[in-house]
Amino acid sequence: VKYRFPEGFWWGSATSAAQIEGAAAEGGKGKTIWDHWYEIEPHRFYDNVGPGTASDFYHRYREDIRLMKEIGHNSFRFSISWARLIPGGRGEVNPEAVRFYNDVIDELLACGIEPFVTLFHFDMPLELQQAGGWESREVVDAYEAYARTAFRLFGDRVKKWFTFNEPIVPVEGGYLYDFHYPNIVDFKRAAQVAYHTMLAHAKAVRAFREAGIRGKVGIILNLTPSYPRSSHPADLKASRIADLFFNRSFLDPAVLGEYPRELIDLLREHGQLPETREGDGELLKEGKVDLLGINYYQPRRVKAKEHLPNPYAPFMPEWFFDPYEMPGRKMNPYRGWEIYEKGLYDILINLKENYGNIESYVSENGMGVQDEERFLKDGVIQDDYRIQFIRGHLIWLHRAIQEGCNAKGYHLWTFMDNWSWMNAYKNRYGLVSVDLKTQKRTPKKSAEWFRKVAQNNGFD
Ligand code: BGP
Repeated sequence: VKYRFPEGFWWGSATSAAQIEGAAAEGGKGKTIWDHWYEIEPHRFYDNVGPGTASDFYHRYREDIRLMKEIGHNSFRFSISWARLIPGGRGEVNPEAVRFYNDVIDELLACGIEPFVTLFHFDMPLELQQAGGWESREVVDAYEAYARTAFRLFGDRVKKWFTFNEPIVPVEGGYLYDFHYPNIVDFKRAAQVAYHTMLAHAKAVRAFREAGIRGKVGIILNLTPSYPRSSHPADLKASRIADLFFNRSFLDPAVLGEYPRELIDLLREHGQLPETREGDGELLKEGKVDLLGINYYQPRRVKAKEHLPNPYAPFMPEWFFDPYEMPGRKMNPYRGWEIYEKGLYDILINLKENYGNIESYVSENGMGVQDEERFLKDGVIQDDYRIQFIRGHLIWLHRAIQEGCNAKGYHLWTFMDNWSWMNAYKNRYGLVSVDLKTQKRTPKKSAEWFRKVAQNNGFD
């Protein structure tokens, strides 16, 4: 085996509740912002498909977990639906949800698969959104109570916990760029949401320590390494500021327990600092994680602004840089994302050099492709492009580990084709294809390849 990974490496895939479970109005589940948004604006969703049925994991989890085992998983990342466990977001716990997640966890463990659990993956309970969402301190407290409940119910068997998945995405989507509900575009409110999310995270970490769980707690961040067009000082500055906004705004508080000085100064200068309270600083320090999940899909390339921003236009991160399209870059045309495998290595080296070489693992990485039936041969989707994509990233991951980076696993996005936030089933990411009419699962060529990699703990 040419690329051999360390003993005990985690090989698995990642999912989230709203994207796989379906049964959106079953089993006592409360509504999330996604159920609601689909009700009021179904046309926003690709093919008018909402999260109602998704990939029906709620009913088919036993079959799915067995299939995970067959394709070599020793770990599986999924999220608990807050609105399923506590339908109104706060208050009563739903016994049907407790039964469901207990079953999922027990089935995984019985198959020798380690559960990696996320508490919040974009699916805000609707009632809490109506109470102000992450702009409200009450919601921060409701999240803490939810986290405590989950630790109490499942902490005896789940040892790997993540407070949030990509907390910056609901900020960008819901409060800056209009691609998540509640479709607000306002930097100051976005900053408040980002800040409260980190307070909620810190409260959950504190609750985790208090619960005395023998395991690790972390956060999952979508880290997008920021590359300047050139080494010209103006380009370097543009890239540094993009990095502050999109990576360090969450990475620094999560790993170092405080925000970068430069970011605070910049927001203060522009009157964009969120409201804070006494004691927040101490709380943030308590939120330092044991473990970091890295979601990596694409880098960010920027250049210095060509024109001065209009000082009367609303404040946006884009005041400080322009996007830069590197000539000859490799693209995933279906998602419009650049494919740059070395980015993963650069992320890990940065963690090693500047973040105490925190224990980390790849919690998402994957390739969404449209109309995959085109590649059907002998009943199996021949997704060689996916194999190539994964392999390319694994080679850089392997190299980072060789150079001393502290990465312990790789979770592909995703196990089976699933529902995505606005794109629904347009782009398919799974190792296993799902026929939406029958819900039939069929492993793709990549599933067999992945099985061998996991089994050999590496590849040639
Ligand atoms: C990440 C999310 C996932 C998943 C993935 C693929 O940002 O954590 O939930 O959706 O991206 O992106 P998409 O489904 O938008 O193509």
